[in-house]
Amino acid sequence: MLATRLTTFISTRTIRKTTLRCIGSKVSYSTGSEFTVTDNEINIDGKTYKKDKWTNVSPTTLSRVNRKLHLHPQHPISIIRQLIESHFHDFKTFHDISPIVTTKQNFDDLLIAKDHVTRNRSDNYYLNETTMLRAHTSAHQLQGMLSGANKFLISGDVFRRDEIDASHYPVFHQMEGVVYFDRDQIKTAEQVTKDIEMGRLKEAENVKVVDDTIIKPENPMQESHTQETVEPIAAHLKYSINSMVRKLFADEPDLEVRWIDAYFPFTSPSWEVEIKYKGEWLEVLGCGVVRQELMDQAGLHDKIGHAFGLGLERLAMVLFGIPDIRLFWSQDERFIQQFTPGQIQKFQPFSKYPPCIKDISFWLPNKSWEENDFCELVRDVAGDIVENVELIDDFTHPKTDKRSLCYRMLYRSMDRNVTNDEINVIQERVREAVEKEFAVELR
Ligand code: FA5
Ligand code: MG
Repeated sequence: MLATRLTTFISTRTIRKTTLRCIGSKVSYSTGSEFTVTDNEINIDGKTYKKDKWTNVSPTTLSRVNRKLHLHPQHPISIIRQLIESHFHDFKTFHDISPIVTTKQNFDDLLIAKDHVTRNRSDNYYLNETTMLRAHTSAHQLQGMLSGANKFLISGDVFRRDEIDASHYPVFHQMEGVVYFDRDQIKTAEQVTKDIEMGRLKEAENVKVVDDTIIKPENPMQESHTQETVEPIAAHLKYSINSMVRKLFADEPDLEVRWIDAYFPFTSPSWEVEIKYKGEWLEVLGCGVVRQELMDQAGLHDKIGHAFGLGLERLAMVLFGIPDIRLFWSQDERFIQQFTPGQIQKFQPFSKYPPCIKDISFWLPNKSWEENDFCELVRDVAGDIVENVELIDDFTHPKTDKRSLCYRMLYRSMDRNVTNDEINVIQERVREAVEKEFAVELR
């Protein structure tokens, strides 16, 4: 279905890397990878990938590969990356690893089962059956461990087919952190205790951290670990994250942070950290004690480690007060010119242009439905002008048993007024594409 879409909507297209694009007088963004898509192959920066039935990456997404916002010194994503790197100042840093990875790196190395749902085509961007755009920076955990560093940070762009709203975007940036100790060393817990005591001294009053998670059967320690090794490593992890949050948010009045239990195939126990933003809990990172089987793959049999994966956009949204995740990709100089390397400053919204709202309703050919595929199609056809897609009605006819859905699309430009006529043309294209792609009956 998606392979058809690639040929139907995008046909063959070449995007050439030109010189750096200039914004204002000083600002420039990398234009990203150079790529070509033909019926049988995808070529990215001179490397060819044979298409197969797994291929579902679109030129819209490929055009975002290697744009390196996290390396642009004036960009909020890069400012946060640097602040975190300077907090963890003795960590080895990797920030230029290619986002094109093998499925082995993205899944198998991380002990993600062959039939695990996170491998679904509807959630990922595959170049083919064995190659994909990384869905998380965890894809490089093993590589980092094999580098010999016992503390390291990996940052980069990651890609997921996801819902569309103010805090979800199909390309975003993550930073991975991994630390490991000799099991014997952690057993004494001396270093950890010292660190934690220092951390307590520095505790900022403005940041309230609520953590009532405990190691329990539903979120257990691993069989090969002991209480004496897991408790200090978990304490070190929590201390590392909390002290980083406290440092980053030192000037934020009344920040609420909470720890909750989570599950990842590559850590146990596992947690997520959320920050209250505009009255809602926003998830900013996942973390846990690294599965020993993963450490064993790197020959680290006598070590115990923890890892975390941060969403850099999510942190930047709160710190810089950036209300919409699309703004990070804005080429409008009124965005980027507001920021100074090394500094956190509140974003001054340039006038918010009015939205244009359109609904689309249709009968499904059968009852199954992949919302991510729909969102992806909408984004491919409409581009960044679509701010939000929301299901507003899901109805099954009592007699015919046919299912009808209605989605509300909010269109808005970040930098200009859109006209109703212009949006009608886009909406018509979306309607045609949805009808053709999903064999729905438009209402
Ligand atoms: C992961 O990606 C794990 N690899 C994190 C991890 C690393 C766990 C190491 C354990 C050890 P998750 O899918 O929850 O987990 O994503 C991590 C963070 O990325 C989220 O907390 C969120 O801040 C950010 N994130 C996830 N999806 C999006 C998105 N579509 N747009 C922006 N940020 C996102
Ligand atoms: Mg999560």
